[in-house]
Amino acid sequence: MTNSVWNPHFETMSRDKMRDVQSERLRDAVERVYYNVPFYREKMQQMGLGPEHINSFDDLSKLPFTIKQDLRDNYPFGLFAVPMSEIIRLHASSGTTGKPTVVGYTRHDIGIWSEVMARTLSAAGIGKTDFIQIAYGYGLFTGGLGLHYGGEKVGASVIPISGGNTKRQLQLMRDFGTTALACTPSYASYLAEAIAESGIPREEFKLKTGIFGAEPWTENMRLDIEKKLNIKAHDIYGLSEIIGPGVAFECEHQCGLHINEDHFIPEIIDPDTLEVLPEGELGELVFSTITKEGLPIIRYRTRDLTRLNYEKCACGRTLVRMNKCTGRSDDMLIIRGVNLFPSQIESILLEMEETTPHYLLVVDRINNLDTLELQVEVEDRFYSDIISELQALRKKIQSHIESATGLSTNVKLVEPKSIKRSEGKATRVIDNRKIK
Ligand code: DLL
Repeated sequence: MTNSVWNPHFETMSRDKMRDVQSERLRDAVERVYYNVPFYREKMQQMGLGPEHINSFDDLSKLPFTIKQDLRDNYPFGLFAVPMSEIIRLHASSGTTGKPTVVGYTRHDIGIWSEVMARTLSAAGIGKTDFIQIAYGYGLFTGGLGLHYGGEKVGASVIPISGGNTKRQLQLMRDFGTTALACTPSYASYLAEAIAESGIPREEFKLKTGIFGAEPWTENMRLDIEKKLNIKAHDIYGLSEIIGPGVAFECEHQCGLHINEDHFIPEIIDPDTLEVLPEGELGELVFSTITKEGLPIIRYRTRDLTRLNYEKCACGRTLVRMNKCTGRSDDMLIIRGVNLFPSQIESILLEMEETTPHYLLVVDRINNLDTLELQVEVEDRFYSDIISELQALRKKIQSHIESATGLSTNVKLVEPKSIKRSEGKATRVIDNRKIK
């Protein structure tokens, strides 16, 4: 059976028509950023560009790029294109150092977000008769509330349980008759094992579909989750800067993620030369939002590596598809769905007088859950033989990291000068998870 298409008008539009829609919306978006966001106006003026130079989709590549650092430099609200009185929601995600990346939505933007999430859930076969258990984190992270609004829009019964508390997840999953599970793939995998260990027979669960994303996962991991949970597992992709989840989604054919390109225009560039690459080539994904009001973004460099496929899909959708993303062109790690830059850890260590910036992060996946170990050198004068002193220091570092990043770490204090020095680029991360 084919799952329903939420918005056939846009999701099955011909390429020519889609280009017309994109061209018109792009013109409008460029005008809005030019007149309302000093950052874009200055950048465009430096390049000798005005809104009159952007007439169609083909002019997109003339426009300047936006990077995460630009959001940081304009922290918190400097890139917003509307007065704060129009902003009805704020979310935030990790930046490369202390400051988070802040995003804002108008009522119209929340409407777009609900629409693209409704498309996402319909493509996974979720509708009015479903119970969707949302085990993505609620809060500043966009996962929980993004799925929540989409779930309500398709008329499903939404269970806003948020992440964690595995025992309660299983209890509600069984007692409420959850049919759809939304969480990170690693948590889905963990829940699958918890179900097996609970001894509750599979027949007591009504689960049939999963909406998993926010971190890279392989085809093998999909097969494993599908087998263990006896469901169909769909990949969903998104990022806060563009809208949150809902940027791209898999249909029942699971052959690439359809991009909601009537709202977010994708391009693939070479991350070194910044040139747009021909169709089908592997490169860095770049998005321009063409309908968003609060934080319109032009040519945002996601750092995610993938390729695009413009062929019509067997589901009937014509929306361009992106391959599953497995890599990034920067050093950002995703640990239990939380984005982490090694530089965040470095700045915390530099702020503490007891530690040196010589450290190593060891990431692993144990029982399907990511683990993070931080090995860090202690300043000579703080290195002590008294175990309780070192314990207290470990705890202090752990709590600083947790409050800055939301991540729990296993901190290992090591003797001064014991971490291998490098003559070139320092190795800060050993990632033992086999994601690629
Ligand atoms: O992770 C939004 C989201 C929530 C997507 C729930 C899907 C489900 P950020 O915290 O801003 O937003 O992180 C965005 O996460 O640039 C990718 O590197 C990575 N990412 C997100 N989805 C996928 C996926 C949310 N399906 C960053 N596969 C992105 C691989 C993903 N990586």
